[in-house]
Amino acid sequence: MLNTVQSDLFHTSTPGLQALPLKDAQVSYQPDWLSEQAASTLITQLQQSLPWRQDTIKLYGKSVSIPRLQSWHGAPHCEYTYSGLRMKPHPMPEALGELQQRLTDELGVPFNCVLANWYRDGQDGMGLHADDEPELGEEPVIASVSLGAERKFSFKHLPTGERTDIQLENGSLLVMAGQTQRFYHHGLSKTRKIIDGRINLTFRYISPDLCKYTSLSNHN
Ligand SMILES: O=C(O)CCC(=O)C(=O)O
Repeated sequence: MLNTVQSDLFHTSTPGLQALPLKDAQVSYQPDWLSEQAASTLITQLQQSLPWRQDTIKLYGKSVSIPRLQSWHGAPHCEYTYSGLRMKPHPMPEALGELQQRLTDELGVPFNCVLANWYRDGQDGMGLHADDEPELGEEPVIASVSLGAERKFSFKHLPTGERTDIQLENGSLLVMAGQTQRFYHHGLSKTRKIIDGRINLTFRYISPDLCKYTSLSNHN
């Protein structure tokens, strides 16, 4: 995989995965990748079984709790450091391994790790950022599965500042590929209106050859 542009492997033959009209980007979305029933069963199972951690990061010299719980899973080489925090991957649980295999079969990308984020309610979120760390390689393909409460997900086009918001539904799949991470930041805004929980799973591929650079950027 070293020197292979991930997006060259990516294909959207999956019926139901529709391209979104975002300039300079390759983003596609399928609202019902998992049935409502499967997504609801899975969120409960993951809430109960993953080794969730409340991490703190250093922001302007101060220790701050990030507004969500997280759990990192994948192949043993997929370690990462972000904001001074080094995370060793937990093994891939069966339920996540099945999703990973289905995504690999459908999208053509050999995903080998997943970041699980649990937003306990609308007061949890994620600031605007790009998934552009060197170990993700050129033009990374990020497959993002959403479970639970529907939340607003925002894209900010860096050259123009233009924002595009989409709703990520329970059981949906969002795929970001091509130049998306170069031209856009993305994030999940907080809202007082939502009290239900949501889990998001971002499947990624980290090359064993590139993992020495491992350092995810500051996601606050
Ligand atoms: O929760 C989401 O939909 C966003 C997650 C995300 O941006 C990330 O894991 O990098």
